[in-house]
Amino acid sequence: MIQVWGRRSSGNVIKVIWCLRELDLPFHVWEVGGRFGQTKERWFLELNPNGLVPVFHDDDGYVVWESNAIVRYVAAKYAMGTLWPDECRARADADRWMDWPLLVQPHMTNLAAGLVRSPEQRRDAVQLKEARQAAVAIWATLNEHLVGREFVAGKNFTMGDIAIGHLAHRWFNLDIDPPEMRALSRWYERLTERPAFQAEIMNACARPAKAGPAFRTSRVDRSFDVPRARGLEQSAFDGL
Ligand SMILES: N[C@@H](CCC(=O)N[C@@H](CS)C(=O)NCC(=O)O)C(=O)O
Repeated sequence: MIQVWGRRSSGNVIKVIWCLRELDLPFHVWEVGGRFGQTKERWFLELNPNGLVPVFHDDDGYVVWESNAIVRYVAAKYAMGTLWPDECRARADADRWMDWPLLVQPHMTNLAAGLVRSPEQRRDAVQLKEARQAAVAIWATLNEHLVGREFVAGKNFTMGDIAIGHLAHRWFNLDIDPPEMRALSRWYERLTERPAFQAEIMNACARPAKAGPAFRTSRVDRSFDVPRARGLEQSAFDGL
């Protein structure tokens, strides 16, 4: 069976899990890293010498690390023609958005550090304002791109959407009063209609409406409501 090492509170891990869930592949998640530790132990460093999550272990033992490389590998192996468009330009249209989140991530991290991790009295208003402005400008680029498109690569959902979707979920759930970006909102709404996005991104990254069990493995039944309201847990922002 496919195995993934990594804590679900990491955006890099959760996008891999979302990808596997989209494809309905059986998999098992071992939560390591962060408060679960173990990533500096010898057995883990043999899997990934960088000591970072996620690590992907295919059912025949082949190992991949680096989250986008994992998503590309999974898409190429299991979703040729869908998540991995088989025509080279259609594929480049999806692929070019996969590293785009690196632009917005530092500002999202600053926003999360200020709004989610810091108590109100210890927030740096100037830093928050600057982070918000910078993030708005970058999200606006994606918004423009999405005008007239259903997904980042056009009509079809691809690996490009998987690379960005979890960050969009955080963007729309941070308490920052984001300016209206209609194409971006409509795309995000489309993602929220996907059962795999609901099961993995919305459940892992939002406060459960009812108490749920700890997310230890992919086989745990996580049958609580999917909240649409704002209110991300601190853990949803651990190590963006
Ligand atoms: N570029 C790498 C980044 C990997 C990374 O920095 N992972 C973080 C979590 S997002 C990590 O392992 N942090 C240490 C930990 O969780 O213990 C990727 O996309 O996979």
